[in-house]
This record gives sequence, structure tokens and C-alpha cells, in this order.
Amino acid sequence: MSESMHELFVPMLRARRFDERLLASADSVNGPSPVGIGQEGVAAAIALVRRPGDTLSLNHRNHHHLLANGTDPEQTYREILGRDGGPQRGRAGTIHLVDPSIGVFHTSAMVGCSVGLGVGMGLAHKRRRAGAVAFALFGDGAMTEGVVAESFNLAALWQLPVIFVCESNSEPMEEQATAIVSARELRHIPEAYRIPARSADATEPRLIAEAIEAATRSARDGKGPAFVLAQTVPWPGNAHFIPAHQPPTDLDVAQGTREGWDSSDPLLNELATLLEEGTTMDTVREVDREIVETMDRAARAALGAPEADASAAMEHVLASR
Ligand SMILES: Cc1ncc(C[n+]2csc(CCOP(=O)(O)OP(=O)(O)O)c2C)c(N)n1
Repeated sequence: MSESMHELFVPMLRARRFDERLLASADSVNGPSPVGIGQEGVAAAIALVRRPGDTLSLNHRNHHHLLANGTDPEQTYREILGRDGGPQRGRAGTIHLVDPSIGVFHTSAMVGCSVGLGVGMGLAHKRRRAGAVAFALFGDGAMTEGVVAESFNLAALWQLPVIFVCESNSEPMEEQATAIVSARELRHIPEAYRIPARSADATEPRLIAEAIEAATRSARDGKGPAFVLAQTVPWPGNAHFIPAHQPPTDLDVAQGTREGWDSSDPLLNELATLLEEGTTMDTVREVDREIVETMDRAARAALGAPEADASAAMEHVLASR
């Protein structure tokens, strides 16, 4: 497998095939389980620059980050499906997934809270002086939240090593950044706090990887926080937490003319670049087969696992009547 294939494409493919296999079992999911399809380029870009000791604070759309960073798929399926054996014994669902082994200690589904948590992590990193950085991930919907304004302000005042990554899957408008944001551009908001901001097309994984790498380098070098706007096109299924079944990604489409959603798919865009650079479809198919099999094995094991015992709900509860 070529080095460049391993850098962005393989982590993205892991994330994509994980979500597709989950959607095939959507009937077994209780509660919300938003998928990261279409945003895998952002996740792979962070996975590429993340170092041991760095932390990530995630929001409700988190599968792609966990999977691109190497989380165990069976454990994650177990947690999402409410089965025993997941890291939180099936109590978390998607909404509170964690994996401390990759620096994800907490996931918040309260819009904007992953940003405040990221600032706390940045403060801890600065105090420890170990050179680690915090990645705070959030959607464009969070840009209207008060906690985000406070977080930008503190991170800038205290020059904390935080990389704020806004995954925008909303359509930019002529006068306003989105339907609910009055500022002309989302990056103008962190810039008002003197946080250096970059915007990148996250449907092109190498472009978003460049932006994330530059922002991370600056935060690691002690230059304080940085902001990256990762603009994507919404995946057609994203309107609902658990979208109706969608046809699996067809990698062969990357070889021909692509239209509509296919032309905005970061996975197919990266694959087209790899093919131009000489990677063969045979190599890609072999890697894909392995990943699909891994996800299928993991999902079957999780679906066959017993449901978490109801008594697990009372574990770690600090007070009782
Ligand atoms: C503080 C708060 N307000 C409202 C909600 C309900 N809610 C859940 S997801 C969501 C949309 C969030 O949009 P965005 O952050 O852009 O993420 P996307 O789902 O588009 O990726 C909202 C409003 C919430 N979870 N928390």
C-alpha cells in the first residue's frame, strides 16, 4: 500500500465503511446516531497530524473522527447499539462516545459544548507544557452559541493551544454565512477575537489537510489558538439523525465523470487523485475488501452481543435517594 494512500484515504475509508455498515443495521439503533459521511476528509486530516497526548473534543457527529483515528469498530458498534462490552457499557449511544486511547475523553451533544471543553483541554495542555494541543470539533450551528464566543475569547486571551475546527455542512449565503449566522463569513467571528482563521474546501482532503496542518503547527509552536473552517456539502442522507438506507459508496465512480453528490464526495475526490498518481484500482479494491470485512465482522459481533444490563445505568451515579 502506498504511503500517500495510507495517509488520508484509508482512514476515510474506515470511517465511511463503518457508517455504511451501521446504516445497514439502523433498525437496531435506539436513539440518534448521526453519521459522518461526507466529512471524513476533516477527520483524516486531524488523524494525520495528531500526536500522542493531543486531545479531541467531539460533538454529536463523531463517528468519522473516532474511526479515522483508529477506534476499535466492534467496541463502538456495541456502544451505539446499547450492548454490553462497549466502553460505557452501552449507556452512551453515539451521543457520548469516548475513546481515551486516542485522546477522546468526552463527547458532548449539547451544541457548542465541545468548544468549551476544548478550551479546558487547551488550558491543561498549556499548564503541563508537554507540547500537546486540543482539537475542538463543532458544526456551523454552534457558531451562534454563547459558549463559543466565550471560548474564543478565553483561548485568545490566554493563548491556549487549541485548534477550533468548524465542520460546516450548511450552504453559504450571499449576505450571511449561513441561514442563522448574521456575520458575512464564519471565520469573521474568531477573527474578531484575533484568532487566525483559515477556510478550506473539505471535499478536497488535501486542501483541508494543508489548512489543519498549518493551524496545528502554529498552535504547537506556542502561537495560541487557530481556527479552521472545513466546508463540506451535506451528504444527501444527513437531514435525519438516522438516515434512510443509502446505496453503499461505489469506488469505481472515482474513475469516471462524476456529477451531483459524487463530485463533492471527499472519499472519491481523494481516490481520483490517488489514481492519477498511479495507485491501481486492484490495490484499492483489496484494501476496501479488508475494511468492509472488518466492519461487517465487528457489526455482527456487536449485534450478537447481549444488551447491556439495566443495572449499568446506576453505575458511577454519585447520589441516590
Ligand atoms: C444547546 C443545544 N441546542 C439545540 C440542540 C438540538 N440540536 C441537536 S443537533 C442540532 C444541529 C446542530 O447543527 P450543527 O452544529 O451545524 O451540526 P450538524 O448536525 O449540522 O453537523 C441541534 C440544534 C442541542 N443538542 N443543544
